[in-house]
Amino acid sequence: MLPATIHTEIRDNILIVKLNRPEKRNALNDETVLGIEQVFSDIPAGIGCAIIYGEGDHFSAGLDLSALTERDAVQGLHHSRMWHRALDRVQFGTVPVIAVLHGACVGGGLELASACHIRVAETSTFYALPEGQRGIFVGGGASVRVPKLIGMARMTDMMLTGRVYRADEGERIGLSQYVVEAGQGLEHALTLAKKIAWNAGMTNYALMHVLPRIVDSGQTEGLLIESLMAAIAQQAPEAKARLHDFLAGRTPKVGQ
Ligand code: 1HE
Repeated sequence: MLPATIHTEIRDNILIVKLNRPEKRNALNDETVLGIEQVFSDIPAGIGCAIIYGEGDHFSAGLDLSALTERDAVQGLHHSRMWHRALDRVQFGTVPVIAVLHGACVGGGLELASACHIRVAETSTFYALPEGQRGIFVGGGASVRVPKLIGMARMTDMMLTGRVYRADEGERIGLSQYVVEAGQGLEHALTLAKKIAWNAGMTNYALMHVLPRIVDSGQTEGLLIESLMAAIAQQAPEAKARLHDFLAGRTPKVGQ
């Protein structure tokens, strides 16, 4: 059973996940992190895309700081590994995930958002990594995922100086792919989710599971993996049917 801090809903073939702890600004306690792991480990068959967003005025204030004071080093290590497991399920699950951001997207909230494949930020969004100011270090995967979005220098600056990026700045540096007006995030994400769910399954699989591995490889290995993936994708019956449809003029051209 899911904790009360997480709600799920299915609309057509899209899974919508809501962080539901607005009174604590969707701070992520252990039961919520385990709930995220559970949801993304067990996506029902037939779902083509997932969306995650936050109830209230903020996406997420990050790690629930109230529990942190009681942990020793060994417990801290396992706690961080629990976050890694849960967010790996988001990044490397069965369907692409869109995060809809608004208000605070900070600390562990940004770690969760950066495990998603697409980030849609409403104009109220602000990003920070206040771990530096709290006297701790990131533990939910930010040191691996955030530099891939914005580069190591910007992440270092965010943590050393407490720098906060606004929604428009965040899009410019790569924290989100989209910025939309207040209240429009979910609708925009649903439009994107329908497009994503329509893609061939093998294309989405390659983007979620193969592209990140290629990016982590050397050039020689990356190019070989790309060729192998291309060969597998193009021989799938669904790919052949789509190519025939295009050549017969039955599918829209680019931009239509
Ligand atoms: C919390 C948390 C939290 C709020 N853990 N309880 N993250 C941070 O350092 C961010 C800390 N939070 C904030 O800076 C602000 O709360 C916000 C800018 C996000 C929102 O401000 P505001 O004015 O809307 O809310 P508030 O009054 O500060 O908070 C409302 C309540 O939520 C209040 O509790 P209350 O019982 O007094 O009502 C806050 O204590 C509580 N709250 N944020 C616990 N984070 C895997 S490692 C990841 C490491 C990190 O994520 S470190 C960064 C943590």
